[in-house]
Amino acid sequence: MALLDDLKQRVTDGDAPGTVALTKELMASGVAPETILNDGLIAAMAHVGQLFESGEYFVPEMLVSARAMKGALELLRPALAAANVQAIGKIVIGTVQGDLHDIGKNLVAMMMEGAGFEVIDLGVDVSPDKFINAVGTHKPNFIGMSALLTTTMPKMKTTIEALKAAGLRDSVKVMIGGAPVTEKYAAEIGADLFAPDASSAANRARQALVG
Ligand code: B1M
Repeated sequence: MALLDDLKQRVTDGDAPGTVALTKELMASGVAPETILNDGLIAAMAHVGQLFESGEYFVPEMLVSARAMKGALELLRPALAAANVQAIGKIVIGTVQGDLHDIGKNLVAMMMEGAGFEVIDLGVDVSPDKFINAVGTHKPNFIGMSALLTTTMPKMKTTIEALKAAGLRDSVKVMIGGAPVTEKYAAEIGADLFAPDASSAANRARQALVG
């Protein structure tokens, strides 16, 4: 459909007003909210992820696309809820205790939303206890932890230990990331998944869930 192709292009271009206007138009013309979400917004964010991975897009381009997507998602959310459209999974995400960096974490959260996940964002400086409580309350498929400081990375391990102590470790997959974090570190501390960037974070979470 031409309007859906247009919508994908607007998101890819990071044109937030255009994305919102087209989403309104599609909704008014009776296109199902699920179609707008899956064939418009999510398809566009998958394309943006590919452009990032191929080196054509960088963080700023990905951010403006994600913001455009978010604006449309706000409009769609009530219609999606009314149509009982289920998210593909749920992730509780936050920057670990002692760490205030949130630009990368926010980008990961937005790409996750773009991939169809429900995201519960706990913000920054999130203590192990707060992660544990959120797992109890929201029963997510994933916990996502971000750290930008070498001094706060160990809180990822502390949180995993706390999950074990609370008997919740087997109920969630743990994904970690952030500039100083590596695949090796993830293996060392017993995390399930590592992602080097927001696009692969969304891809790896989706793969871990649907195979
Ligand atoms: Co900070 N800072 N900072 N800082 N800061 C760094 C991280 C640093 C490398 C700068 C440097 O010295 N070269 C350095 C850390 C050194 C170290 O630990 N070895 C540093 C320092 C030292 C500090 C302070 C201690 C400075 C001070 O006060 N003396 C202080 C600490 C405050 C605290 O947290 N307690 C501090 C403060 C700040 C600001 C508040 C000023 C600001 C943060 C603003 C904010 O986030 N709202 C800031 C910034 C902006 C940076 C740099 C310049 C940029 C970080 C960023 O946003 N990058 C940073 C230098 C750098 O990284 N080059 C630096 C862009 C972002 C898109 O990338 O966050 O890596 P990134 O996220 C990527 C991937 O890592 C991945 O996907 C993202 C998108 O592709 N990813 C995940 C991230 N989380 C993930 C989670 C996943 C999966 C993937 O799964 C869940």
